[in-house]
Amino acid sequence: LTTTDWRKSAVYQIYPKSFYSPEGKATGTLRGVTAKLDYLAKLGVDYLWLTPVYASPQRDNGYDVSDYYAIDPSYGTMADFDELLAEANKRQLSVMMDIVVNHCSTDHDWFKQGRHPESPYHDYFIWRDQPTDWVSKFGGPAWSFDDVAGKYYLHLFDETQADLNWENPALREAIYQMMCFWRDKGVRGFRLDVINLISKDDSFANDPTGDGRKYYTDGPRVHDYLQEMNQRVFDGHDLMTVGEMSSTTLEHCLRYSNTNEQELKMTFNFHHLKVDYPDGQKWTAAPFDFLELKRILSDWQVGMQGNAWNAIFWCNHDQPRVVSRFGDDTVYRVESAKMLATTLHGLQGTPYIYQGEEIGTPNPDFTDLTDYRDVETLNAYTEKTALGETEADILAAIRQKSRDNARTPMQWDASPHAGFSTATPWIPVASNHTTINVEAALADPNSVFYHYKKLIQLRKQYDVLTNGSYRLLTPDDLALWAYERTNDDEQVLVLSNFYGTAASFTLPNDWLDHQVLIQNYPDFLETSGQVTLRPYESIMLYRT
Ligand code: TEU
Repeated sequence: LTTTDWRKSAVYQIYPKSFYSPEGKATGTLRGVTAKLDYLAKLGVDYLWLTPVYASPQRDNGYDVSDYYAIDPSYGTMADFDELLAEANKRQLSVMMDIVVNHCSTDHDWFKQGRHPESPYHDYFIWRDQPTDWVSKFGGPAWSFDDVAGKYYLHLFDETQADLNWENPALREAIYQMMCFWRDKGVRGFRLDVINLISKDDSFANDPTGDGRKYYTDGPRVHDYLQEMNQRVFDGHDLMTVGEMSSTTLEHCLRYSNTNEQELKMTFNFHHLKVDYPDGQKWTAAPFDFLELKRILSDWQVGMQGNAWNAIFWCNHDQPRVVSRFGDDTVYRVESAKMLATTLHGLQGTPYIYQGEEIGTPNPDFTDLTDYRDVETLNAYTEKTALGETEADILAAIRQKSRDNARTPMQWDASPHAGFSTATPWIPVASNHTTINVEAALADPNSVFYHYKKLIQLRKQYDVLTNGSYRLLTPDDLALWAYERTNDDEQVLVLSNFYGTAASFTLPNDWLDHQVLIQNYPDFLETSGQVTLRPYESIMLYRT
């Protein structure tokens, strides 16, 4: 299998539970992914990131693993997985597995045995006689009392997701062996779930002014552990490795993905996806701060360039649909979806495309709490109700922010259940699937799909999109994001209007001569350097 230079690759994220079930199940399957490989090959992506398909009680949709060596029966069998690997490789597609090792399910044998203090697995977890005041990221305390152990155990997420004790070399060795198992089967990449949380400060002090994250985020030994993982699992193998870094810093990411590759190839950070969190509060409906969005992404472009590598993304299975969040999911849905795609794919880094993003899928129009499935969302509803917030305010926040916005079944066609399955899906299909679906997108040469396809191809063709330095031209413009990418031989200029009213821009003199690489309107309104950008208009210019 020949792989493109990983810096020119594009990654497609699949949430298998919501992707496709040819068997007619309520949830998606591995055979469903295999059945759609030709579609993914047509898009032109290089890697397929599968969110967890391991054995799991599905409390957190698979991010609560009960057996790292088994495929959950709901997704199929290990033979189905091996077939997916083989069929993907035939199409020059590499599979990237999601590795969830900050915690495991309390249904895992390690925990079932480890609850007993005399068990060798007891030390795989973090036990205390007294809990700290840390808060779980899914609400409530981060410790739960286990009556078998007679102690509290740490869980930064749900109480069924017990944090693993990375201080224990036996645990670390068990994790590396598991990763080598998947690597040796032919997996060619790993996405590491909240991997910057695995090292906890020894103090386990209370955090009266915070939620405790300062005691485990980018913790004291996290770089030692990642360097050890690199030596034990990655070294000598051509693997795409990306770390999901919760609440991290630029300084740490410069180390996590530094070019001498002692740790990971690249990192996700989420600062740009909190610009609609007023006072840092996720569960409050609010418009996004465009100036902050532009500033944060630009700071990370400049901060990382030349020394480390960004994973660049708008969406994933935890985030609302970007066209609803930062674009327009009504009149200008197609234009704004294309604008967002061009803006992102012109940046330095490896682009990640979340299933359905490539056809401009908006949030579902859920109106009732019974439409939602996500544990984080349902916990937020309970918590906010107890705090006395009105039903209307809570539902408005959930409609805008819930992770379920991205978890509705992939919209393949206009048929019932959107062609996802013949069974009623585990979560309602979005009503907009009748017009927004893959079948319609493939039939329309001007669809968002072909815009993504072209952007993926442009990044392989033009080195400046890989190695060009980044310069922001419009830091203070309230609607326009203009930036340049420059290397020794060529330059790209991206102009994006993020709003529904016209924006104007004066082309710098050295841009009067240019080529258009991609645009989302049929023409380009420019007269002697004066440019008018129509609603959500975006264009990528090129010159040598
Ligand atoms: O998410 C990490 C995380 O911090 C999530 O809480 C996410 O950032 C947040 O919901 C956004 O508001 C990873 C996985 O992507 C997520 O699906 C899991 O639930 C979580 O870890 C625990 O494994």
